[in-house]
Parts: sequence; C-alpha cells; structure tokens
Amino acid sequence: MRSSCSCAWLPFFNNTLSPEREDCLGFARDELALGLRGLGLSVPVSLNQTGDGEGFSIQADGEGWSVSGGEQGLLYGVYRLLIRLSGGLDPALPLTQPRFELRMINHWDNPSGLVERGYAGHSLFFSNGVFSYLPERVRLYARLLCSIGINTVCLNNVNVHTPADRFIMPEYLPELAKIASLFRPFGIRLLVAVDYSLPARFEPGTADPLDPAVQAWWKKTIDRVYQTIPDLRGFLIKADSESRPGPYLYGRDHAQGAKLLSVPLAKHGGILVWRCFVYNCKQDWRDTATDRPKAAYSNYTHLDGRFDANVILQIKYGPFDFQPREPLSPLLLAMPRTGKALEVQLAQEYTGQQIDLYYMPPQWEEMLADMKGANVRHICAVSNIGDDFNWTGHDLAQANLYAYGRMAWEGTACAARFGGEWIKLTYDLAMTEHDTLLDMLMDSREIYVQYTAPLGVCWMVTTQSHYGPQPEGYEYTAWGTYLRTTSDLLGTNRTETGTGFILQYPPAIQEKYADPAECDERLLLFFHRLPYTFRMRDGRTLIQRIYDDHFLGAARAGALTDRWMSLKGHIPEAVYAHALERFERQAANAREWRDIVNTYYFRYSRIQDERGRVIYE
Ligand code: GCV
Repeated sequence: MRSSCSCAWLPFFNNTLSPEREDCLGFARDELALGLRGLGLSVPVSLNQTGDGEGFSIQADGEGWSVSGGEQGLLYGVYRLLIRLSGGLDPALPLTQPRFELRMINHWDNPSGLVERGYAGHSLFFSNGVFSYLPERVRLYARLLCSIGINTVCLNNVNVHTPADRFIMPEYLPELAKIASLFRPFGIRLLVAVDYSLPARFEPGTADPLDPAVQAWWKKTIDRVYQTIPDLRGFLIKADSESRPGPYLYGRDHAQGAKLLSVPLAKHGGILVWRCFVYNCKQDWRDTATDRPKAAYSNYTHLDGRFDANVILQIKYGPFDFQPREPLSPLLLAMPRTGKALEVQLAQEYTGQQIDLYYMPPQWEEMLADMKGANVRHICAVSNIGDDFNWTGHDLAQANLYAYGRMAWEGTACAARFGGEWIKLTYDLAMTEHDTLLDMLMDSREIYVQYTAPLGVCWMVTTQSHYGPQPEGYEYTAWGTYLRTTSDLLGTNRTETGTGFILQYPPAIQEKYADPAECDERLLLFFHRLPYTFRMRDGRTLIQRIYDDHFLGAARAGALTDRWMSLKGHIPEAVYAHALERFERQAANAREWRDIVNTYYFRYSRIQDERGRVIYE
C-alpha cells in the first residue's frame, strides 16, 4: 500500500505533482496549470501578488479569474479556485483570511512506524526506528493539507519515544531538514515534539528548568536546530502528563518550565506549543474528591500572564479526553493573557476508530458556539492519516480532515456545507445520492452518541483499545474516570454541591447546566447524579430514555448499511466494498453497545424496558 494512494478531494490532479521549486509564485503557477489541465479547462487565470499574508481573494476577470494575495495566500487561492471549479461552485470570493493563526496537524507517529491511536495503517514518515518515506507520497499529503489551509505539521508523537527524542540532535537533524523541505513549498512548517527530560541524558545531568547548565544546554541545542532548519515552527511539549517527564519533577511550575524553551526559541521566531493534558493518572478510585475534568483548569489558570508571547497552550476540547460528547473545556474560556489552541482529535480513538462512521463537524459546531468570544487564536488536530491507500482507513473519514481544514480557516464548522463540498469534490454523484451520503454524514455523530454515550456518560469503552463497550472497565483503575453507578443513582454531580467542576465556567455556561430540570439534556449525566426515575422533559424516565437511545442508536447504525447499499453503482466499486465491510462491523459494534449497556443498567436498576424489548439478564 505504501506506493499508491487515493487522490481524496483533489481528483483532478490525478496524483501528479509539480516539480519541486523554491520560488512560491512559480510553484503556485505550476500547480494552477496542472490543476486546470486535470479539470480539462483552459480559462485564463492571473495571479497577483499583494503583500505577504495568508489571505486571498478570487475575482472574475474577463473570460477568466484573477487570484490576489500574499505569497502563501496565492497558493491557497489557487487550490480554492480549483476546488470551487471542480465542485461546480462560483469561484468568486471576497478577501478571505484564516480565523486561526496556527492551523496544525499533530501526528502521533512513532519511529517504529506504529501510530499511537492510528487507524489507517502505519506511519507515512517512519519505520523500524528511522525516517522512512516515499517523498512523492509526503508531497501529495502536503498538498492535501495545503489545499485546506493547514500551515503546521508535527510528525512525531507527543509521547516522545526513543529515538524520536534525538530528532533535534545532530545525528537526526539532517533527516528532519530533508523532510521539512518536502513540506516547505506548500507553506507548511514543521514542529517537533520534544522530550522535556532530554538534557538529563547529556552533560547537565538534570532537566531542572532553573538550572543554568540546563538553560545553556537548551540554548545551544536550539541554536543548532535553527542553523539546520531556520524556518522550523518550534517545539511541542507534553509535560507531567501520563507519566511524561516535566517541570513538576523538579518542583517547578509550568510557567517556569515553559520559559526554559520559549526564550531560546523566541530568538529564532520559534513557538512553544505546551499541552495542558495534565491530570492525576494514578488516582485512587476510592477518592471521591478528585474529579479529573477539573485538572487542566486547576493546573494552569493561576499561571495566566506568566507565559511568553510565543507560548501556546494546547487544550483538548473537552475537560476529560476526546469523548463523543463532553462540554467545552473551561480552560479554553479562561487565561485571557495567554496564547491558546483548541485541540481536536481526527483520529477516532473514542469515536469509532475509523470503523464506525463519525463525522465530526456537528460536534465542533457545539464547541465553537460555547467558545464564542474566547481568545483562542490557534487550532490543532490529532491526525487520522496513515499509509493506507485511502489515507484514513474508512474512506468517509477523509471528510473529517477536509472539514477540519475548512473550519480552521473559517472559524465555523458549517457541518452540512463542508460535508457537501467534500462529497462533490470526491465523488461524482447525482443529487439524490449526494443527499443520501450527506445525510449519513450529518446523522452519524448523533447515532454514535446514542448507542455509546447518551446524556454525557463517558468512559464506558473497552480499556486500552478504546473500541467497543466495557462499562466498568475503568471503574477500579487509576485513571480517574469513574461512573459510580448504584441501584438508585447514576451520573456524576459536578455542580456546586458535588465536585464543583461547574464553577470553573463563566456564569452564562454555569446556568446552562446547573439545574437538572433546565440542564441541556445531552449532558445531563455529565453534570448530575440522578435517580433512574428522574423525569426527562418529554415525560420519559431517565432509564427509559437510556434504553430507548441504545435501541434507537443500534437500529440507526444498522440502517447505515442499507443507506450505503443504496449508493451501490454510484460510488467507485472498491470504495463501496471497502466501506460496506466497515458499516457491517459498525452495526455489530452498535448491537454490542446496546445490549451490554442496557444490561448493565438493568442489572443495577432492575427496571424493565416499558416497551418490552429484549434486555439480557
Ligand atoms: C498520545 C489519551 C490517549 C493517549 C494519548 C493521550 C494524549 O490518553 O489514549 O494515547 O497519548 O491521550 O493526548 O496525550
């Protein structure tokens, strides 16, 4: 599979590439000519360079079009013009600028070639402990990313495993520089995930951020990195998180810890992306006072104003960890004096692993609505890409990558619009089939939530793998994700009378969730601990609603197979057959979720389903 790949949403290029060249304008011209040829069009298009920004506009110009923008903006404009022509849209666009400044993809690729939480094959960049890739495939990937406006990629896992810890050392720097040069023509700069404890393995013998020897070591190391790769975007750090080393090991806080790197990086125009996924992963399940969703906010808010301007805190969208439905992380709404990035996960770790269909923009719409007005200027996404022929394992998971780039540019998720664009670009469908596929995408998130996690109950997944149901798998572990279901009560009280998590939100959001009678029901059990007989607003009991959702979700998941089968003959046969097999697996998975979760609650509550459907003893 490593030698070929699908064209994804850029079929008109037919996987041909323009020659490598450093001159941006020339490269944009080559790509334009190639794309127009692929589309079979001979319209005149002029490129007008104005300034050096990322924005662009497209205007009608006589028989053809004129694209205006800065160096990078022109290339974005060329791809958008080709995409709009290919999708049958009017290409004219007034000046458009990206909403998020940093628009990043994070790979969790290990030097071994294995991808942590990867569901689309092996790494595109590494195997057997070394850089190993097909330059053309990397360039095709870079073009896909550039066509949707991505400007930064981190190739290696935030859990930095040997030898990735040495990527910034002389023995690996030339390799890093070589791959950076493949991304460069597309305006994509690399970021490297770095091991915080690295200096402890060299002369300083420690990684204490306040130790002058450590500071000098990082300065020298960073200067050397920038001599080799002057446009490196910067470093990414996962510190004091899930047993990774960090400043806490030396009794220092994360502002002190970050300064160690942000100062020498700043000298070269580099940034430091600092992840905030910090929580106690060695908790005692008997401890009911520690509530994991409170962790990120508690670890960081008091540090507001102490991070340098080139530091960006990378914050997962939910306070837990990429669950199918969580409220927005309150940390995203705090720290007004600190650079922040929203982190989403295209890799479907908890959302069906690119076997089950889960189109993410409806979820992003919810997050962005709550994030309105917050000073979050950057966005990052964990990659769902691998060396599979179709890039993403499930062909339809490509839509998530496409929509992510579009959202990162526009700042709104526009689920239906981006989904429709992706379908039009990728398949050649008549209106009825187009609408069928778009409806499937649009329904998929809610279906998945119904059979896995209705009402905001998280963490019923199988431990470690995170696919399939295991309601109490994490119940007596150290990970801090407890359900504490009893024969009377379910859910978690995170209000003022419970763990107090809700108090981390601004008042308007607290109001949305504080009272069980008023709480957004989609998150009712995330915020409240309630009896099975609690009345939902439609009059059903809570337990009945849970049974209903699981039955309905599983039925709707099964029906996705029929909906997909109605597209036979319209979708390329290989894609059709490959995805059909995934829909069948999804249907089976959904039945497991339905039966196991319903039985789980029935065994505790002993309350029968009012509609007499089968719930196992
Ligand atoms: C890269 C979750 C995942 C881990 C991941 C971690 C993170 O816990 O299960 O695989 O590690 O998040 O985001 O750092």
